[in-house]
Amino acid sequence: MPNKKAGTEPADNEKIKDLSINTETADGQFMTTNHGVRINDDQNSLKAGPRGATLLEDFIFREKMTHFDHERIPERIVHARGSAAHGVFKLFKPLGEFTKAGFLNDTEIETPVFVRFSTVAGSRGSSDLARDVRGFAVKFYTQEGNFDLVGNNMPVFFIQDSIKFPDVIHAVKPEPHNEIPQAASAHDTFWDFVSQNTESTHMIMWAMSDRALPRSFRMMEGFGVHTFRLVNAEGVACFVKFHWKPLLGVHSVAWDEAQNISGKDADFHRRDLYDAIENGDFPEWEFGVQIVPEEDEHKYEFDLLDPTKLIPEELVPVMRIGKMTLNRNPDNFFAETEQVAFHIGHIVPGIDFTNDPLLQGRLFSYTDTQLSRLGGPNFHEIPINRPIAPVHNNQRDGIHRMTINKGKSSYNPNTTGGGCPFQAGKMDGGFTSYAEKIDANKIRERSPSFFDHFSQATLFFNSQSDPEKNHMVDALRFELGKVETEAIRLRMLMVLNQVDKGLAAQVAYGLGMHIPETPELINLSIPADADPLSYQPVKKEGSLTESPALSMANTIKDSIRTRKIAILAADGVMEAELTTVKNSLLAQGAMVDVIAPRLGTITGATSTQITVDKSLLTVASVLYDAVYVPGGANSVATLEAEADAIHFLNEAYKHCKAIAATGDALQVLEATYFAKKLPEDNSDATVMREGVIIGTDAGNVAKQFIAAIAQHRFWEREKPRKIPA
Ligand code: HDE
Repeated sequence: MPNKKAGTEPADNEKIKDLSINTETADGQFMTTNHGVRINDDQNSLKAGPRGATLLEDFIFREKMTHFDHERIPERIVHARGSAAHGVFKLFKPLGEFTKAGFLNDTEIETPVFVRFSTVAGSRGSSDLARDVRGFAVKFYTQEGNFDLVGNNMPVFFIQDSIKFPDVIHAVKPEPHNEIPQAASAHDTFWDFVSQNTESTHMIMWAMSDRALPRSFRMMEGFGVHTFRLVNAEGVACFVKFHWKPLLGVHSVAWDEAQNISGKDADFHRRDLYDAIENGDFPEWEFGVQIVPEEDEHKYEFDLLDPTKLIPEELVPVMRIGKMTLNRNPDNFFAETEQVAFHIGHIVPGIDFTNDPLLQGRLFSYTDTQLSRLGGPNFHEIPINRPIAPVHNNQRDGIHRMTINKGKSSYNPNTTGGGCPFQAGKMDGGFTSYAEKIDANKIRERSPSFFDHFSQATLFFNSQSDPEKNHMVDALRFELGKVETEAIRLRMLMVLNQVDKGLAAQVAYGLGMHIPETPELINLSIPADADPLSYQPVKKEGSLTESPALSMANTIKDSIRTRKIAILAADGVMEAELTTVKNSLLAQGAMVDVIAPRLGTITGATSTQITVDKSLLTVASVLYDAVYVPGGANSVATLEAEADAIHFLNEAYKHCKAIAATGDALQVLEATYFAKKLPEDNSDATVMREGVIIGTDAGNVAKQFIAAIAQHRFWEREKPRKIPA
């Protein structure tokens, strides 16, 4: 089935629909058993008399219960907690110079995609807001077969060789003797591993940064991590790194906020994605590539095959070539989000692998894990996994086989089936592996070009803004503060000391420890007999001390679209102020909730009835991006005396969010902890200081409030003006 052309309805993987039943429109259908027998009563089991024992004969009961007993399948060994959406990918810049992949050449095609976001360490039911890497897995249903880009929201990884994956995952998962802690790296075993595996250091910098606490899946970057290959129609190859750039910018929440959200709404990211799509605010990312010609393979001071290294965008710019839009929520979580099977080995002609040893091991693991998770070798037949490209081969049978292959030939070569299916020659789009020249000895060794474990960790740290650096210090103090074994903390301080002495000193201070004397360079995960000089980075031309692209402070901050804004109000609120600000926010695409002490409606100062969206009891400031309090004597008096309202404002201030008040609502702000930090000027003019906006003209306040929300957070007030909340 061809991909749909642009301008028609967004294309689906239509085969997904083959087996679907819409329970909402299946009007008039009788309930049946799985074998089609109509059921007359599924609420009472068959008994020997109304008060008698249940009869084994009750096939209706047994079928219902047996199915229920087997409803769960094993959760993913990693990335168990996930949320997904359907969408489309549209190319705007053909890439024919570098690849022959059809979907990267034809700007007319809309390629359907299915994207699953996830955390890594937690179980299926764990909180979305864990400090963790986020999975960013995209399945492109291209005309030439499925291409899965199984990436993360961080561009590097903890290990260089996939044989270490079970170790790093065992270390980060809950400790095996007591299954504690859930979805958290802040425990002994993780830091024990990391502190002896210095190749993790760069990734640790990312994991301790705000990137590990996204505000939304819609506001995360995505990375293919490994260096892949592109191959053009002439067979010429180049190296490539894949990127996703969110059009809403890259934004995060504060750690204290993340922990609170985990309690208030553990589904925060899942809900955010679902709601945005239901509201028609379709999340969008541009797809980017960094291209490195083959001849430049050894140009950089890091090895392109080393997955603990990124290519700074200042050295090789990201070329944006297309856009992905997520426009449809799954109909059924299990059938789609749970049963989707990604695989880094799902590639199409024009894309190929490199010898990155992390990538190579993944090629084995993904099929292997689906065999036990999805129960057999036919998981490609599950609707969500089916390609839109036709499938013809001689693979047969096995558990859960759906296809009914007709005819007697299931082998190649055959004449009984007319020789079908034929192998596709190069001209027919048959996949041919890139003919890389290999001449080597079989060895279990790491290339010395992988031995520099610290330069890019330092580059990342140096590239952060001051608030981002402060957050990293706090994150490390938190995580290592939870580590019970002192020797592990000490070892980590030695590692951090090699990244940045100031960072290590600040972390040490928070832990009440001293950094041990160490040699200039220690590298605990290279072979003991390696030449120390071999892991000193060879400085090359163009080497950077900072990469501005790595700081979220430099992200896009031009829109409040889909931001969630709280308006705190009670009976007696000034409707004109509330409506002016609310309408201005809505006009900019924000989502606004009127929050009052109780649900139902409130009566405004001029007797208008205003619908309350949420009661103070059911929400919290951590679920919103900003808060506004309109004036009105009675409303102000109620809120001033309402502890939950004051807590709401204090927390919003503590988490550096934009806060606005009009007219006499200043009084409510005065009941907060941050009152004394407010601007003194209480004239008619609208005053904005560090994201707090106060004024009498609601129109002016709205304008400044919108500008402030677009800034996301006012981190600069965090340290000097810390308040309890
Ligand atoms: Fe995965 N990874 N991984 N991984 N990974 C899985 O596959 C694995 C790695 C990533 O939403 C598993 O179907 C090995 C890097 C995502 O369904 C498993 C290694 C990156 C997802 C597996 C890695 C990823 C997975 C578990 C080291 C970023 C979720 C369930 C060589 C580039 C996909 C499954 C989804 C899932 C193995 C490293 C991304 C066990 C052995 C690096 C986004 O097969």
